[in-house]
Amino acid sequence: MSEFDILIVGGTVATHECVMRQDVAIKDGVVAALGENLGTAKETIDANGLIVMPGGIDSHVHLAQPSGPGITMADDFESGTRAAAFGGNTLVMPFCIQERGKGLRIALNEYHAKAKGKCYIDVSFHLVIADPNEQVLGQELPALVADGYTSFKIFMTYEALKLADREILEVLSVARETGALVMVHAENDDAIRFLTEKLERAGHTLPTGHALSRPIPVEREATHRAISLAEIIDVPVMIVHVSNREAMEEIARAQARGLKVMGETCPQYLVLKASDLNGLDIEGAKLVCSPPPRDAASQESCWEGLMNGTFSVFSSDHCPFRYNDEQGKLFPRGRESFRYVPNGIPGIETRLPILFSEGVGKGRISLERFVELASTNHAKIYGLFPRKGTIAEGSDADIVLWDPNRQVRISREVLHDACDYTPYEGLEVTGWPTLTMLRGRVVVRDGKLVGEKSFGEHLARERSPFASSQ
Ligand code: DUC
Ligand code: ZN
Ligand code: ZN
Repeated sequence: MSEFDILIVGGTVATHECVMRQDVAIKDGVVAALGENLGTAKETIDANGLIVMPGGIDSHVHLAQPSGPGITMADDFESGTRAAAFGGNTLVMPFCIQERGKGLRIALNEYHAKAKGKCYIDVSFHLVIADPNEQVLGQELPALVADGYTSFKIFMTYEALKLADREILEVLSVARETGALVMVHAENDDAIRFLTEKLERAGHTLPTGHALSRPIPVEREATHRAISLAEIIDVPVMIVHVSNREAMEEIARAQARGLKVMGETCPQYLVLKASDLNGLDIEGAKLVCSPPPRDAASQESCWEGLMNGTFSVFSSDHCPFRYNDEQGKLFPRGRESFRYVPNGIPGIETRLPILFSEGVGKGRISLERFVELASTNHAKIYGLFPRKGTIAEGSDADIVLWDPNRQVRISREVLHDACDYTPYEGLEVTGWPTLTMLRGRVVVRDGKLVGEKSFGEHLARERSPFASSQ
C-alpha cells in the first residue's frame, strides 16, 4: 500500500520564506510531508526543472457581475475560474455587489447560485457595500462577518456604488467593531464628473478621454481621504488598484506613521500606458479601466512599491468585457462618450506570467517575493493562511508547477477566458505554469483542462490578522 496519494519529485519548492530542492508528498488533499526520499505514492509527478509553488491567489477579480442595463460581463464563474486555473491560480476572490435598496444576503444568494457547481478552483467573496443603511450596518454585516465574509469593498466613485464620506465612516466603524478588512476604490467622483463633462463639451469623447478624466490627483486625493477617514476610526484599510507614485506615497507615508494601511497594484499599471490608447479610435475601449494606466514613470513607481513592500498584494482586477460586442466594449453609447464604455479589462490568466517575467526574470524581485505577491500575502491578509498560500505540512495541496524558462507570446489564442481580446496582446513573457492542482486534484496539466467544475468550493474566511487596529 502506498503511503501517499501523490509525490511531486525533483522540483524546487518556492515559498515566501525559502527556495529549496524538495519533494512534496500529498495525502487526502493536504501536504503531508516535504523533504527527500519521502516514500511511495499512487502517483508520482516529475517536477525536474520546475518550480513548485503554492497556487496563485487572486484577491481582486470580477466574475458574473451585473454591470448595467445592456452590458454583460464576459466571464461567468466557469470561464473565469477555468482561465484562472490555466494561469496558475487555485483561489480567486470575486466581489458580491449589493444593489441599493436590497440586502447583502439577497446579493450573496444570487452570487452563490451563479457560482454553484461552476468553479474549477476555490472562490471566496468580498462584499461590496453600496447601501449602508441601518439594517446592513447593524445586523447584516456583523452576521456576515461571523459567517466568514470578512472583507468589504467600498467605492468612492460610480453613481450606483459610491459612498459619501459619512457613509464611509459608518462602514469603517462596523469594520472596526467586527474585525473586517475594508478595501477602498479611491477616486474623487466629483472631479471625474467635472472633467468628464468638460472633455465632452470640448468634443473629446473617444476612449483616450477616459484617462484624461481621471488624472493622478483624482486618485491621490481620494487615497489621502480614505486613509484619513480610516485614521479617524482607527481601523486598517486596503487601497486597491494603485496606479502611480503619488497615491503610493500617500500609502507609504501612512505606513511610516504607523498606520495599518495596505496597498495593492495590478499588471495593467506595470505594462500598459495611457498613451497606448493614442490613435486607437474606439478600439481604445479595450484599455478602459479605472484607475487608468499612466506612464513609464508610474510603472516604475509601482515596481518600486512592489519591491519595497509598500504594496503587499498583486492582483489582476480581472473585469472582462468582450470587445467586439454591443453588450461589451462596443456598447453603442460608448461612441457618444467614453463615459459609457464598460470599465475594466481582463487579466486573470496573465497576472502571474507578467509578474514572474517582468519581476523575477528582470531581476526586480526575488522568487520568494514573487510567491508572496502572487499567493501568500493574499492568504495572510484575507484570513486563509496557513491553510492557503504556502506549501507546508497540513496546508491544502494547492500547488502549481511553474516552468521558469517557457517563453510565451501572450495572445488571445493562448488564453482561456471568455473575452475576445487581451490588453497584453504581443507581450513576450518567460515563465508559465504547466500544472495546477487544487487540494491534490489536478485541474490543468500541460495546457489541458483535466479538472471538473465541481472541484472548487466557496471558502469562509477567518478575520484578517491585519484588520485589527492593534
Ligand atoms: N474598479 C475595479 O475594481 N475594477 C474594475 C473597474 C473599477 O472601477
Ligand atoms: Zn475598483
Ligand atoms: Zn476591481
